[in-house]
Amino acid sequence: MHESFMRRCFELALKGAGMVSPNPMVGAVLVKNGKIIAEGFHAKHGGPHAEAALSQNYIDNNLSGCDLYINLEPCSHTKKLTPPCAPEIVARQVSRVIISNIDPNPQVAGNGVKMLEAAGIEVITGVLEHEGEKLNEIFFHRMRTQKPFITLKAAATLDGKTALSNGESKWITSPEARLDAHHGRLLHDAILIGAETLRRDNPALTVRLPELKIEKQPYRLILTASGKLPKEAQVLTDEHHHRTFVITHVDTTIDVLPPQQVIRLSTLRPFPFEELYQKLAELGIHSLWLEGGSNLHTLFLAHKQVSKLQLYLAPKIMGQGLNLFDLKLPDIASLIEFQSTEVTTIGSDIKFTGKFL
Ligand code: AOF
Ligand code: ZN
Repeated sequence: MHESFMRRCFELALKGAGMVSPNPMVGAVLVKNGKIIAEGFHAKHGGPHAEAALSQNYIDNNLSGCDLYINLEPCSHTKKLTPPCAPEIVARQVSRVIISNIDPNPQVAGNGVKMLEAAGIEVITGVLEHEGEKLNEIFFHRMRTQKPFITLKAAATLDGKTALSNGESKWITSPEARLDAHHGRLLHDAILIGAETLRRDNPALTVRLPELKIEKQPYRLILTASGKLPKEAQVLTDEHHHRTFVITHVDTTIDVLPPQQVIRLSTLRPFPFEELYQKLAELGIHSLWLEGGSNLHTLFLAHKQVSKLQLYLAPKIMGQGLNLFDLKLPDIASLIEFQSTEVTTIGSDIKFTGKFL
């Protein structure tokens, strides 16, 4: 019972995907006599929180006898973009509040629950807690580590090849897997590729989901040492070109983009991850979706910068071709292992998700 209403909160929360970062995705439902009487979700960063979105549909002001389901603890802190939600819930005399996750934001971190309980409201926490954390893994990671969440996405054949030796790679995985990857793109603030991939594939790096009107595309980041980028590349010329940034060394000439779209790092070798993250945070980029090629992936993986590997494996064999990663490890004891893994099927492909967190 609690679980099915909480699942509805997750569904509603997801409607804010791509719009609420760096805030969490939050959904809320109000239940009376076992029936949902109002729904809400956090739709936009700086906009009303899920509970406040719901309140616009409140049938009356006194909600005694009602249960409020919400996937994140109501906020209690002030001096922010929106008013705190917990006092509002208290004022409306909601009978019970059912929560999935305690807010990891140190300014809340249990204070919202305390505020509700102090007012005599029954609070149940931890409903589908694991699913709730997974839904907001990017937010949880940032709150806990102050670091960006980095997903490495790759597609390969069963024998771990991403392309023929001549670079030809379209299309290894099924349309279903490619669609799933677009959902992944949507959840991240920026997509990062290497210049080699830009030259070879000329990708659009936009989120394209048939059922969704995408109001805000992720930023597109191109890492280049040489600065030689094809002027006609889609990411430099399409309607979202103002959301494309080039990452390079201070001295490299970039003539395809205005200076404000160039992120200049003090060095590229060794790669200054912290300096990059600092500059990205200033742009409001707190999560990265790495999408090729092998050099970029190897760089991030070898330096333990990846939070999650999302790998689509097509049931096909290529034999000779390009490897997923160009790592050279000294011995078996050095193999890279995950903290947790999940395997599902999608279309005809295998989806492997491995977390390093
Ligand atoms: C959200 N949406 O539905 C809930 C959030 O800057 P503000 O006012 O939007 O506050 C952001 C914080 O509020 C956020 O870090 C999280 O701790 C808390 N809860 N945030 O954006 C919501 N419930
Ligand atoms: Zn709130």
